[in-house]
Amino acid sequence: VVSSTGKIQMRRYQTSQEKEETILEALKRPSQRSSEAIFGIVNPIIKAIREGGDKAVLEYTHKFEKATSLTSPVLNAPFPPALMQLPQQTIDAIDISFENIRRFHAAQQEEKPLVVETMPGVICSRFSRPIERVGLYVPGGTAVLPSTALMLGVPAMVAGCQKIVLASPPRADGSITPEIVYVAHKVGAESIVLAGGAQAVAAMAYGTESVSKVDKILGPGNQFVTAAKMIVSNDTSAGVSIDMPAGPSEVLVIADATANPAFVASDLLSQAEHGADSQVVLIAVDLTDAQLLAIDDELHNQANALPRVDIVRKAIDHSVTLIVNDIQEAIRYSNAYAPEHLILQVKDAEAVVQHVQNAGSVFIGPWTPESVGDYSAGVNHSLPTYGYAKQYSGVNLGSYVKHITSANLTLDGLRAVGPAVMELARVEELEAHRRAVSIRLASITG
Ligand code: HSO
Ligand code: ZN
Repeated sequence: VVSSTGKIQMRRYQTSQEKEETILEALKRPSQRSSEAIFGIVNPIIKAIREGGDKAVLEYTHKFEKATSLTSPVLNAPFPPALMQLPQQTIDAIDISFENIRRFHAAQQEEKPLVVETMPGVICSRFSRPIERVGLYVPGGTAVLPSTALMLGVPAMVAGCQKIVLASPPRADGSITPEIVYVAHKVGAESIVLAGGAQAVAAMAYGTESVSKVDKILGPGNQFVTAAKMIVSNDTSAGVSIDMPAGPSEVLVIADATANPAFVASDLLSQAEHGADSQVVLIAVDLTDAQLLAIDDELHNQANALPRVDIVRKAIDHSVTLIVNDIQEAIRYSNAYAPEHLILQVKDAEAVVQHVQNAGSVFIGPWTPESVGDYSAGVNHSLPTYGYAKQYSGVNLGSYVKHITSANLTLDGLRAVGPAVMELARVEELEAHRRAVSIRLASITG
């Protein structure tokens, strides 16, 4: 709330003074534009791309991105070195981040198929295969996000996806930021679709003359992108799946008296600067008024020094501080909120983690700002928002593979399990099912 003195400050609730419902209401995400309105805009775009192909994609790109010089919606690999000219320090930073993300996601690989003999002679297995063609959406908007290209592209590469298609809105001159081209090159992308929004999603879902059709679309985006992903994944004729529904970025920080107020404020602000619709939550555990004031002052002062202070101001406007009595209460509210990012700046932060039930990614202790996870630590930053951490995982190696199971029975195995199959088939009155077993057993008993 911007008070009369212009102080950048979050709304504040003392949980002991309020009803539980009031607190839960205060923790509600800012409401988004109704899906019906969004779907009404997105459906015709999808239809236009399906019918018009490349030409339609280009029209939208000319209109929305103002990239009127663009004559093809796709940049194919190998990408010209001239399009990835970067200062050495940027290359180094991308390379370090790439390697950490690669290592963490490579470790998620299943070493060997799972094999279980459920009964003697009844062997069940499960093995994984990469999804063959993936489309990775890298948003444009108010910031360029090569880090998102890394977070989506590196696990796709590690999983062994055969075709990696990146999509990102071009700049007004028709070009793509060289950082994204460099990442696309490093992960072995087949092509970059120079388009954004619902049109990019539709192009990858159905394919056009020059855009490759993919099997799964991943990546964050605004409400139009999210709606497009939902629509195409519900269309059986597209045959495409998506990672998860996405909403605005968010962070929840739990801080106690051991926390450094400047660190706490810096973490809240690093998430608040993402967008006017971002939400940040501070849960203060048993802090004195002086300690709370110290965080408030840091927040205000640091915010005013930021280039994106105007965005921050709006985000802080719908953000909240809860003052709670103990860490148990803090964790209870945090689990109810299910934050995309959870930062623990409390005593014995590591021990608190075992009580975390719902969160996209957790940042533990004073030396772990969330931004290390956004860029370089190795954990993924494409995470469930808007409370979806209750049922979704963030992007991980598993997002790029699917599992196949197999059953392999010996004759003894069929003898062992066959009677159960036949009985259940009888109950379901599916006689052909029953006979598929009995015909085999009869073949050897004569
Ligand atoms: N915190 C964002 C990811 C990001 N941060 C990209 C900086 N660049 C959503 O998790
Ligand atoms: Zn971030």
